[in-house]
Amino acid sequence: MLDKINQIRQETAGFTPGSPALLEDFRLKYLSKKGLLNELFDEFKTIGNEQKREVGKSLNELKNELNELFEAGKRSLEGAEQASGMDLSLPGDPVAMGSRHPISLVLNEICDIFTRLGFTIADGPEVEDDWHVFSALNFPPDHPARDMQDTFFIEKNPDIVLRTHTSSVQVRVMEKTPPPIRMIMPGRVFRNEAISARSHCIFHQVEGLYIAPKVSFADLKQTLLAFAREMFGEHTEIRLRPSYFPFTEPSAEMDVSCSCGGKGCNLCKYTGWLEVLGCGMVDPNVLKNCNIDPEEYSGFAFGMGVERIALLKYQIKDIRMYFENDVRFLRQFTQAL
Ligand code: 2U9
Repeated sequence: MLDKINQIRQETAGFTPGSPALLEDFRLKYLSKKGLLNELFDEFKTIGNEQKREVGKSLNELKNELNELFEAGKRSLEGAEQASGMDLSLPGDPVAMGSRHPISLVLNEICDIFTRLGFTIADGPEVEDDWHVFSALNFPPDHPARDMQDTFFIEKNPDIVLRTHTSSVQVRVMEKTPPPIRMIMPGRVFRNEAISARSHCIFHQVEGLYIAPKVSFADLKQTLLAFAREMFGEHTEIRLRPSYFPFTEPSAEMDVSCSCGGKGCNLCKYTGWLEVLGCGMVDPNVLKNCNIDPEEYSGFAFGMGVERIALLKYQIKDIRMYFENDVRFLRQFTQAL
């Protein structure tokens, strides 16, 4: 028995608990009803009288030592708690649930809708070359977008630009992939514009492209109607107004009907319509530039600004709110993640 007592002495020598849980482990192992100390006291009853004196003394000493170790451990934990000014019995700080940024919410929703319509998602570089942003897309040499005022150029190399639209990704896909192509390109774009309530020099776009034999304007219209109804509600109507883009012919701007029905609403300025995107049939020149035979294939394309769609959907008054990181603004979007 003396061996066992010494063994416990050795394994507990210098015990200092690092946490309340370790102190409790110590108590359970040595000092509790079923602990090792009580086991030894039970065994003590069975030994011969000649040993009782020596073992009894040793056992009582061990008991005192273990109790002292436990009490000292307790004191040291309380001391640490007080020194750190912490009350470990208090419940922890709740971790606040975050929410997605409204731009991410709307971008994800747009991607979801087109994915359900059979479009896949493509990605590409934000720093681009002139060919993929302008030349392949039919921008004439004197187009205002090619001006320093409208696009961010790299001073040392005017061939390198920050993309002004995600169409550059579509050019890259078309150069590499034989049709049919049915893809959307979400991403961040950059324009050298003065920052105001309605425009920012960084914003997000989703552009889409469908190229296959015999794709027609009717396909474009039906696809965008389906999108508008998923995005803005099943009773939404669309209207297409003729427009101009260098890369599509014919081109159009699409409006969706305003939920006020044109009766009285500041959002649609009492017109009943909200402009949401641009679209058109891909210019045969652009197809040729991307190694696609315009005699064999045709296609439609569209592009929309995500900030603008989110502005309409959530009735946000100022585009600058998106980038200010004001939690009072961001907290309002805790719905569906
Ligand atoms: C290729 C060919 C054609 C993409 C298109 C628009 C019309 C359009 C604007 C909407 C608001 C940009 O964010 S915005 O300022 N976009 O109006 N985009 S058609 O047409 C393409 C793209 C790629 C190869």
